[in-house]
Amino acid sequence: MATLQDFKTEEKSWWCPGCGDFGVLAAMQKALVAVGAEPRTTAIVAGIGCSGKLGNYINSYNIHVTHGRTLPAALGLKLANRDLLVLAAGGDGDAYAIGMGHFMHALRRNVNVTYIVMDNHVYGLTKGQTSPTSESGFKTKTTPKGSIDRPVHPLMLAVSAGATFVAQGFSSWQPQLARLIQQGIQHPGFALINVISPCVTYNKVNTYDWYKKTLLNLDDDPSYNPHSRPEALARLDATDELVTGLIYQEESEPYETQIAGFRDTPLVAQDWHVDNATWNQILKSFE
Ligand SMILES: Cc1ncc(C[n+]2csc(CCOP(=O)(O)OP(=O)(O)O)c2C)c(N)n1
Ligand code: SF4
Repeated sequence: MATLQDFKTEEKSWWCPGCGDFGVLAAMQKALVAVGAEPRTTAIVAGIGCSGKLGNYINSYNIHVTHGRTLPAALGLKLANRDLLVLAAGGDGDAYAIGMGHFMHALRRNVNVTYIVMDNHVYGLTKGQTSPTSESGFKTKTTPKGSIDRPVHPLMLAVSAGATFVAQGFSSWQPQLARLIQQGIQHPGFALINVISPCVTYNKVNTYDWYKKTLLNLDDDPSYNPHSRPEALARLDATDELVTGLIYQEESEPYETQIAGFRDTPLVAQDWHVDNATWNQILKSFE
């Protein structure tokens, strides 16, 4: 059985002290241990952004893909090797701006991948521009007079686009976040976990204190039913998505087990090996 230590790497952290991404990393490692995962059968596909550095800090297979292309790579990986536990991770820019087209289709396709979006309402890596989840009026170097755009609402989008698992966590609320990631991994289908992960350097509006005052925890409301799509949409609308907890989950069968002929047979043989000559031939065919 792998331990927390097994999922750590020696890589020195690149993040600013206090960045919310530290909490997301810790919760992911706890969730991996809780589900009994092993580093050699776990893969993280991470996007470009401060958040995308996360793959370097989890001992597992790791693909650091181009900006916005986390989901096609993660879904392809899972379809090619269903024995892998595949997690995708990236920022709100990666997911809901350049990656939005992939996001919508991943939701309705329902491949068994857990997608963790580290949402700080700003572009961190490129030094603080407005992102799709920035609030109207948010001032940055790209919007010095305040953003005119209305923000994207990723949770309502996900629930209405056919998602089978949608949750939101807060990087400071570790036990809940680790549990939500664990539930997402155990969900047989595509799981979106949007994580409020404050950027202490470029977002001085949506701070830890601000979230602690405004976030409502669905765990404190026993009357909430996370298995009703209309109820989820109504709650998200009423709270402006400022909630944490399991928002929506339905029974699901993942895409990959529904592919005719592949229900019981992995797509890739266990000892898949390509010799150098064949590999060079494949590369040459792209010239
Ligand atoms: C195709 C492409 N377009 C733009 C960029 C520049 N770029 C890199 S990261 C980024 C946004 C980062 O914001 P987010 O995804 O929210 O992640 P964060 O850094 O906040 O974690 C942008 C626009 C890029 N690397 N590649
Ligand atoms: S710039 Fe913001 S998102 Fe990036 S590491 Fe620093 S605090 Fe985190």
